[in-house]
Amino acid sequence: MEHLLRNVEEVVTKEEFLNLRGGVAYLGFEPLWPIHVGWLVWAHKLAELREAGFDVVVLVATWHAWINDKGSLEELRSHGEKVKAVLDKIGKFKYVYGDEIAKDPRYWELVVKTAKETSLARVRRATPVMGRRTEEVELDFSKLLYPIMQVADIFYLGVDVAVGGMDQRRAHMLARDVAERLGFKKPVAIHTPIITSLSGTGRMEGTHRELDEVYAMYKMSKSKPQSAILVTDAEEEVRRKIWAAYCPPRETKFNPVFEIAAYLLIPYGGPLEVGGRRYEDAEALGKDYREGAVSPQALKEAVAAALAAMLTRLGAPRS
Ligand code: NAL
Repeated sequence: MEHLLRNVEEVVTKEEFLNLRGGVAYLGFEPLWPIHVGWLVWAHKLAELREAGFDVVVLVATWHAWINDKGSLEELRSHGEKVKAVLDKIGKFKYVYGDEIAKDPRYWELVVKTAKETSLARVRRATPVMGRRTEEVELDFSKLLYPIMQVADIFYLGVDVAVGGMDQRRAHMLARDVAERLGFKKPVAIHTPIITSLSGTGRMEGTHRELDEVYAMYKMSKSKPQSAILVTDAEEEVRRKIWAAYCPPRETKFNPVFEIAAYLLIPYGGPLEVGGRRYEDAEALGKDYREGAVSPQALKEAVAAALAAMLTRLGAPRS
């Protein structure tokens, strides 16, 4: 169980997690194609949970993506199939589709009960879960339903562990509060690190957690292809993007190239060779990078090669 908390940014609460004996681990995603490499961070965490005996259920959140202006339900279902083909190479998960769940009247009962326990202000503060600013959530009324639906999904499936990137924490914290008030099963939340946009964040002071509302705007984003390495990028494209990426010397925080190494390549791709030294843990690489013993050029070289190799092993169609 301790091993499952490696490469996790936050667990709420650790004590509750360590008391679990298996159960349902759950994650939802808005289906879009192509996906970026940040998705592989949570996908590998789900695979570890599954190997540890959890039932892993993945929600292909078609309705949520539709509300969030990502395409027609038909297009979204087809993106979902492509994403599933990639996830199938990482782990064996069970899938549920948002548009199937929405056919069950019991689901809508949970949506209304959840809404009854939630203030408008709290819904507005939950907008990072949809990758939007607070103002944008009021573009149409359905967007205000999104966070409530996300919480109702968790209750509907009787989730023991809600897994997601740090950008999903406001939905999970809401689910925990509402669960307490309604006497529903209270999910443990596991939040994986987010990879910063390849163009960086500009100056930001504070921890990822304090900054989650703004930070959600600076993540790798599927709707901004230049901000991210896509799983479909060919080797030259990976090299070109990493070469152009924001990678300040001696600075590991909000450094997307370092984060790809620390959160993805080292934990799930094996030891990383940088400038003649083998790194088996991200701490050691971070220390050497901050001390200037590893240059941005050396880091970029190593990350581009290892990431391209990881994508080749993953076998998604490359462009
Ligand atoms: C994540 C999303 C949608 C519904 C969910 C229901 C339960 C747990 C997690 C869920 C998608 C997520 C995204 N908000 O931004 O892709």
